[in-house]
Amino acid sequence: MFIPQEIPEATRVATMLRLPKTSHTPLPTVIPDIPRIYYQTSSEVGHRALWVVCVLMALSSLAFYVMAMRVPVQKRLFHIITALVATFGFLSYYAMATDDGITSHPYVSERSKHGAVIEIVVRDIYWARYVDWSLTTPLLLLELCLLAGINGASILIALVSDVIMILTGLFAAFARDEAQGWGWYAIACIAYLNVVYQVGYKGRHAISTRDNKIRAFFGAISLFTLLLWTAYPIVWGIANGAHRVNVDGEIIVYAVLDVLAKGVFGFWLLLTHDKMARMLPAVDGFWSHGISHDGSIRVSLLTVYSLRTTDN
Ligand code: RET
Repeated sequence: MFIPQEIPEATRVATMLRLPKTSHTPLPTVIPDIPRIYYQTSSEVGHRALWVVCVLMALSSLAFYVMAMRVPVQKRLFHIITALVATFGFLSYYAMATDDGITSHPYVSERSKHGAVIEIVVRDIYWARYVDWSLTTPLLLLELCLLAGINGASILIALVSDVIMILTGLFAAFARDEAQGWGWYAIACIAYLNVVYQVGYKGRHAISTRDNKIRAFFGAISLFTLLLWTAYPIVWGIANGAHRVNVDGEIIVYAVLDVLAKGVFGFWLLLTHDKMARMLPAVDGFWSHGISHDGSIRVSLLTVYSLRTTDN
């Protein structure tokens, strides 16, 4: 959409972009050739997609809490993490659907041969996504790490790398200069490769000593995760980086990915978990019983043991 701009608007956008001013005098600066300004926002289609996913996240989150209540507290770790992931998803989609988790950000889309700005595009950035991902992707990874039985040191590195990946992705989205944006993107991709190494490679190593069924399950769900998660930087590169997809397209693709990564992943994990509860971690101590009678907090390590009353 092209909206003819008043000079003050062009000046405001140019200032946001920190474009060089042409006047070196103490007089008010002017921009001699007013750049064209286009706005890229969502239409009704994108807006509706956000509401649909918001409702789906709310319903799955409720379903996950109900599933959590149906297992003994020692076995609820995966259920609670999964439910929290869906709750954060609901909150961020609610923020985006109500326009609160969005901001407009300008970028230079056309320059003359001499470097003068000819066209500026102001595109909506859905920053609530990054808040959501910075909380939910570490939780999702934690589930995979616990499933595989990866050691604490590798888990910490994987989770911190993951947060770095999302935050540098956020910096990339808000970069004023395209080259700088791709620089942040490259850092985020390196962090992602480290996540894949920690969880994929170390996970395969850790799981190799475990039962056949759980090995097959980890193989399948980690492959699903790898393929799905790899789609995010690809979509980001095409939509947010190269601006080759409009805002509606971006909303719809991320919506599908988020439903798969939170909803489908969650149901798959919890339904399978309940079938093989005997082989998965149970948490005792403070997690299950709170503070002891003598006032001490018992910190029980995650253990793999069988709860005879509930296992099948
Ligand atoms: C960004 C852009 C920068 C480069 C990389 C990215 C990776 C994002 C990923 C997101 C996963 C999100 C999930 C959400 C669940 O609801 C930040 C897009 C590597 C992997 C699983």
